Amino acid sequence: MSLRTWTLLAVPGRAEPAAKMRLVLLLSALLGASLALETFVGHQVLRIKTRNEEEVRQLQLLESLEHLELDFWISPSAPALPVDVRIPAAGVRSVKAFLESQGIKYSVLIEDLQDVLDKEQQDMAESAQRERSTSFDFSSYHTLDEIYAELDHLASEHSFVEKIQIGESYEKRPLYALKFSTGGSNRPAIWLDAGIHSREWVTQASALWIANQIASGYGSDSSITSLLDKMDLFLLPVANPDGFVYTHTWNRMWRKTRSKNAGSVCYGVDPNRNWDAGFGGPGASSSPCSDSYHGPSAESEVEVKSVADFIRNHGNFKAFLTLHSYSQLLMYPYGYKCTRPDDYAELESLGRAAANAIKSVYGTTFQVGPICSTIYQASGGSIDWAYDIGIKYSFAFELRDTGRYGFLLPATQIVPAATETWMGLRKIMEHVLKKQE
Ligand code: INF
Ligand code: ZN
Repeated sequence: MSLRTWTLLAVPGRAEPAAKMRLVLLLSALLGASLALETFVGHQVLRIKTRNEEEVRQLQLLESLEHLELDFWISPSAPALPVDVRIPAAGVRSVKAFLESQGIKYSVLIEDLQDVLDKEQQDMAESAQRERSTSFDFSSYHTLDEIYAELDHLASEHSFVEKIQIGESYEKRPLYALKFSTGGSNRPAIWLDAGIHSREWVTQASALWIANQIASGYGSDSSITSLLDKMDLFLLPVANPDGFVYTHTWNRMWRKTRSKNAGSVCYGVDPNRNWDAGFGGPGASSSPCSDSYHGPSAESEVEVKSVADFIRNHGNFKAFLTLHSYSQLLMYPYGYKCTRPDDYAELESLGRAAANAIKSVYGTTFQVGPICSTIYQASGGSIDWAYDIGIKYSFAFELRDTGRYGFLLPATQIVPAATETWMGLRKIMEHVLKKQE
């Protein structure tokens, strides 16, 4: 039973909503504190603007000092790119003093992270109260159980939608995907996953909205209909269920899997460093305590191996699309090296067309380019692996926002983010379909 459920049950039904909410928050804080729940009171998120390579190097040194427990939401890579970092309360003054002593410019994105988390929990609790009577609320964040129940609902509502299990996580949770197929056998297929990094909550939520959009659009939306008349689509909304449950119960900032690392007190491997693509190369850490730890070997994480096996066994995937957040980027290979892919020209122009489609909805701008030059060198990433096994149309989306809320994007932005992202995905899918004909 999740912490949230426990506190909801512990509150007398007759109290009026506001008092109920205060009691829920008080109880969850007390319960959490007693169970060593990670709280973030006084934690601040800074945005650091580096002006030259020297300042980047100084931040990279800071990032290597694990005892500071700095959580780089965007790692230092190039002077032009912002660096976002969460600093535990105890370190805020000293880190700011260091930056000021070096003349490094910074601003405060989030004054007290726990305040934002409390608001997120409150929104979820209120939505859970409402949800009991109505259908699935795509405008709020959900637990793994609620998401899996919605997959069952979508499969029961649409004959061409099937819930399949492609494996199970380290902690033995099922990896459920939706298969959209109107017929044929082993048709050319498109892959879409979300939530490989568990704290990127807008991605799992957007994947659900997109699943519903596709399911309800077949037969009425010409683009979806022509796509599903010729191709299959597989959608994995929670690629890292153990990490996702952990963000709901113990540590909202968790990114990795929850596997035990032999010989270390630190858990988890970065599943976006664990693929067999430049594995263990630059842009991944060999330290189990690092948030970009590549793991003991490629595909050591069962969540990664399950997807890789599924795609290898299927053998007819034409596109591999993965949702991350945040920064509003649309990237294609490579991350493990900084040389251009053979299909650079086509991927660049398709990426730009997709970014324009995204922008047409609310004006949200996505930057397009290869991973390495757009953000930083990162080895062992999923789209590099997909591209190198021959899936030409491999893209990674970084959804909203650009740092105002970061991973804590308010639930009110879920549907807008999903809507604009879907327009970009659809543009790519239409291109992939055309190339099949
Ligand atoms: N993205 C970065 C990461 O460190 C960059 C990235 C994206 C690398 C896609 C490779 C592929 O994995 C995120 N975003 O973590 O959430
Ligand atoms: Zn990510």
